[in-house]
Amino acid sequence: MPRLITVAAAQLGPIQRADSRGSVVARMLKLMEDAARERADLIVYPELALTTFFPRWYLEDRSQAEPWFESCMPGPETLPLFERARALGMAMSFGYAEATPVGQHFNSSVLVAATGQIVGKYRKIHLPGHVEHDPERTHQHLEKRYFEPGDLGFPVWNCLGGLVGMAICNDRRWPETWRVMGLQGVELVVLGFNTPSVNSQKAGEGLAERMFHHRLSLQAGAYQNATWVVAVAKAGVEDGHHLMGGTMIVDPEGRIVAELDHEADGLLVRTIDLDDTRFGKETIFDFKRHRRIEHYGLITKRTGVGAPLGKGGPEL
Ligand code: CDT
Repeated sequence: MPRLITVAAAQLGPIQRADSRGSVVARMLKLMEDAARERADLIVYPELALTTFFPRWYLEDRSQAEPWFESCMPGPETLPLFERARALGMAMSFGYAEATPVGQHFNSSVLVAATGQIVGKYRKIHLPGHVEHDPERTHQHLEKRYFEPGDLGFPVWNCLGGLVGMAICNDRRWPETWRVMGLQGVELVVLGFNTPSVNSQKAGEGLAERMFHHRLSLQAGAYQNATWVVAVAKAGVEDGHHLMGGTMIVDPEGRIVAELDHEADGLLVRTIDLDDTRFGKETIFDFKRHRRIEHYGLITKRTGVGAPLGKGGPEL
């Protein structure tokens, strides 16, 4: 018996700094209605879906960033998303800036069941960028200024009859992200992103190379862990800064099965079979049979590059 679910990747076009939360939620609701017409079981929105990608703005006084954060979820402005999704019987996931009651700040995402209950929360672990204004860069990427690294790990939840995990943007470039979820049997990873189309520290790295690394990361993560991936962009020009598109669905063999070709609000809807993950999980990536953890110690013992293990060994 196949385990079919219909997923809707809900790409958002640009959100300007001056745009209100209400106007963004209205756009998200419109996409949700469109997804319902296509009988989606799950809608996935991007990272920091409710605001512009504000880590590009340096604010000397960090507290001035507070209006970009949500202090409760759902809050008054996001409640309509929860209510409409529940009425439509649709699960959803979206990213947002989270402020906790004890003053912590995270780049987070939620997984909301079709009942409207939050079943999972993820807090971005691999924060890219820097803390202080860097005049050497063509643009700022201040995630390390505004957020703390996530403290919830990479859990996987039972949802929609399968095992669903979340990751956020830069997390996709790190094999550890995928493998920790892979070791929980993940069958679908949902992932939002805001990726500038140029490298702020390398003028020659533009859209083509950025897209190459994006696809490479998603396809490798999907294949090596035999999981579906739904990756959703916030795209287009935000206050003069270009974010690439590249919203796509990748199958457990690592193949891109669908991809949006524009940078505006739009949907990519596909019916996927979670049982397509079984072949990979039972054969080449049957972790229990094939992994050799006695040789992987460095991965959790060392953060940065250190001395080579073979240093001073016999010359062969
Ligand atoms: N949002 C986010 O994580 N963006 C990063 C940009 C990397 S360059 C600092 C990404 O991995 O796409």
